[in-house]
Amino acid sequence: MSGSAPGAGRPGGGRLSALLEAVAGVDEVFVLTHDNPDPDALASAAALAILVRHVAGLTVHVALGGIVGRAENRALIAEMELVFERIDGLDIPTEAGIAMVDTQPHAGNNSLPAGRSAAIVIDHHPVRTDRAETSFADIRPHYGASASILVEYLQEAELEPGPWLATALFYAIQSETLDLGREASEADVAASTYLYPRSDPQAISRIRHARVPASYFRSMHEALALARRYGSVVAVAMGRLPYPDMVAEVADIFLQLEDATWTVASGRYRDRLLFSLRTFEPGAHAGQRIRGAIGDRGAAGGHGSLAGGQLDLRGMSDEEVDGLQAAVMADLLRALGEDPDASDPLVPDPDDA
Ligand SMILES: [Mn+2]
Repeated sequence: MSGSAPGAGRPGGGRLSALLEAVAGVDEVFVLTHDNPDPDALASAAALAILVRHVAGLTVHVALGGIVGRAENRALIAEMELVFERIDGLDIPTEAGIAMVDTQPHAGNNSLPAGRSAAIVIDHHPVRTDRAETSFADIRPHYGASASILVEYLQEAELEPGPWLATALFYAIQSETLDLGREASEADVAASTYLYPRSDPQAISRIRHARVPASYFRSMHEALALARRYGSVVAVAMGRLPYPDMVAEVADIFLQLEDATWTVASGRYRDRLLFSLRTFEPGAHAGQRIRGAIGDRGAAGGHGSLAGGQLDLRGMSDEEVDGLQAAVMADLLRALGEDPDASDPLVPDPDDA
């Protein structure tokens, strides 16, 4: 499964020196990830920060864009002994180096300041970067998690992760791959096996079983009431969300339905319309399908079996937003081979029985 990228799965492949070369001559590095970061983004950013700080001796900042909403992700941050800064209002000096993890320039899901390029890019999404733009790019789309790539760098640097970092990286890989069941490569399994004995199992439990606010249940109630089945697709168009990654959370939950092949969840957070697409089918091209459905109305991307998209709603009325959401959802259902006009409620209203 691994092995198509040069040096992949091969600690000691000499990539570490190339990475460090990319930030030679700067005294400060800003690590950026995608907006509304998930565990893989958070843990990978932390690992890269620790690596550059300890091996190159540089000052490193980790900057976050968007919202960390999901209770598990907030619990993960609480376990991490690292300061995360807000990217808005952060002035990144022109002489500082920028490193990006779990995202890339031009991916449309990050807050890389306009006109700036990245010195380092480490990601496992399909290549979106013109390699000439960055000093160092290590993009391995066949890996289930960016965290697994970072583990190989820590190993090459002989930098043993302490319990909080091992916990974060381990949880990141499990969460991103549904416990190694979705798009996990041999490298993800090897990284997990390396990390677990170094992690804090009780911290993993505190993250995985994080308590949730009442707004979580209100959104789940709405999602259950609005979810519809289109053949083997479960789709739900929700209204306003308590936090952006609620769409991913809802899509993951509906994917448990025994005969569902795809799930789609959509909703609005502030001036963004968000879509999340999930499947268990290997090689299903989720990223390509959502990019095709959204087209130039917004930005989208992802892997074979999970993908997301977002559209800018600024200047639109609520009616226009509803119309746009329905239109994109219909295009997405067609891209999945289903008729957008033929559906049944997932949970029929008991009053209609
Ligand atoms: Mn990731």
